Amino acid sequence: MNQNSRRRFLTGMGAIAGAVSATSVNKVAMAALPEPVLQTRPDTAAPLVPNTGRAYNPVVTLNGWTAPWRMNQGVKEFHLVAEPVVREMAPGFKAHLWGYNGQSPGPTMEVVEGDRVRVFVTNKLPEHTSIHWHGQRLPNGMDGVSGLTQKSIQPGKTFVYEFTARRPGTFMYHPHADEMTQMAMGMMGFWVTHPKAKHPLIEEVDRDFVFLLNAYDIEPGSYTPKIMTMLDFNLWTFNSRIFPGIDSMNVRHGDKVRIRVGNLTMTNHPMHIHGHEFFVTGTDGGPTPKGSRWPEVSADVAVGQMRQLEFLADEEGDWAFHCHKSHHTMNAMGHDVPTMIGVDHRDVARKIAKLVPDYMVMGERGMADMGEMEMALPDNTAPMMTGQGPFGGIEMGGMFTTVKVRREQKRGDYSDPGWFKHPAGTVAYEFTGQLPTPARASSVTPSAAAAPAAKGVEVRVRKPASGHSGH
Ligand SMILES: [Cu+2]
Repeated sequence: MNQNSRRRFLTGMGAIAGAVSATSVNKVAMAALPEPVLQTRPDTAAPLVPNTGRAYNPVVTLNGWTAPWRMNQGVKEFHLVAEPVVREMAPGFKAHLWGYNGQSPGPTMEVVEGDRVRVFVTNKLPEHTSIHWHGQRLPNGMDGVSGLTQKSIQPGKTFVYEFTARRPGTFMYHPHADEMTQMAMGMMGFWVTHPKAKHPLIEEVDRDFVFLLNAYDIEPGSYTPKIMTMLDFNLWTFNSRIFPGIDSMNVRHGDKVRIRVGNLTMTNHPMHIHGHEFFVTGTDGGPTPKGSRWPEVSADVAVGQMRQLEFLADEEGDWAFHCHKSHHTMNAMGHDVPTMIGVDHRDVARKIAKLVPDYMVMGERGMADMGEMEMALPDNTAPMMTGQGPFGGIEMGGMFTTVKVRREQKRGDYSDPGWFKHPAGTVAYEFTGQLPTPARASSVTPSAAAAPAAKGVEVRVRKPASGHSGH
């Protein structure tokens, strides 16, 4: 759904709002349940500028969107539908997930501190569910823990959650019913509560990005995640997208930028930015005290945590932003690939090739060959490392994107500016002079006595022949 039709929904709903009494939710309001709005396109939707309630600078959900609401006698009403969805993880690769309103993750919920919020949750899954509002201050019975604070929502049923968004900050939502399955299938979403007035610890920013870290285990060629996987996931995603399917975060030079990252995977992710330093200005517990902030270029986001990273985008260019675990910037592949670096198996490969014509060896010179390898992929998957940049293969996958900082971008224009055009003389270049013979310091050579274990062991170091004739 585009901005226009969403806006039509909002105005249309405003007309109905007056007819429904906030105190009689069960009978009257249920009959006039807010129409659920679906979004199935995977691109980053324009921020949803509020046209009812208090004003704020809306967030940008990376490869996602924000849930529209209707005002009903001063209450913001949302309608989430838990349902099976098809999520395009990258062009050419679709996954059968569970999510909300047509997508995994579900839409970002965006409200203002002090707002009374009513969320209708309809369950169209084949099993019961519930929604837990991670980090919120709310009445215990609205906390969404199946069995503990409410009956679970059976298939076909609609439940109502209602509370006041008491604390400004960044939150998440996810089921608290058969969690292992439902979160492995992609059920989660973001929640932002904007401060109602200028807040001493919450800066106003020009660009405010949000996304969740999630992970899936989908065999190449298949569509549905393996839900029993505990740690050995093979797809590391931002909002259920993998690079190069993740949009860039486009900002203007001089913008104040906030990136809110929530982690609903089963391992931690050190989120890393290039070319800038950020401060962690908030967690899901709220804004951090100013005295506790220090500059970082990586911030670990542990399981179940949210981190707000803020920086001034004052360096032009295309800056990588990614998880620093190198296996998390790769896409699906078998896990049983042995390390072949330095192993000369040309002879073995030649013999096998006589029996298996398509046989190829991965990784003899490192894994970079994977980026350009023309191996046939199964029908529904993505290359392990891929993406073409202005200088060749980027050799990345998974949790990787870029922050594009531009001077020439017009105010309010945050469309993708394309690749950065580097000023002359500012790109690393090839040295073409004569390479000197390395000087070796004889005094540091260990004696045989100092390293007895090494006695008689000879290690042969293989170096590529110059000229890359082997390629
Ligand atoms: Cu990671």
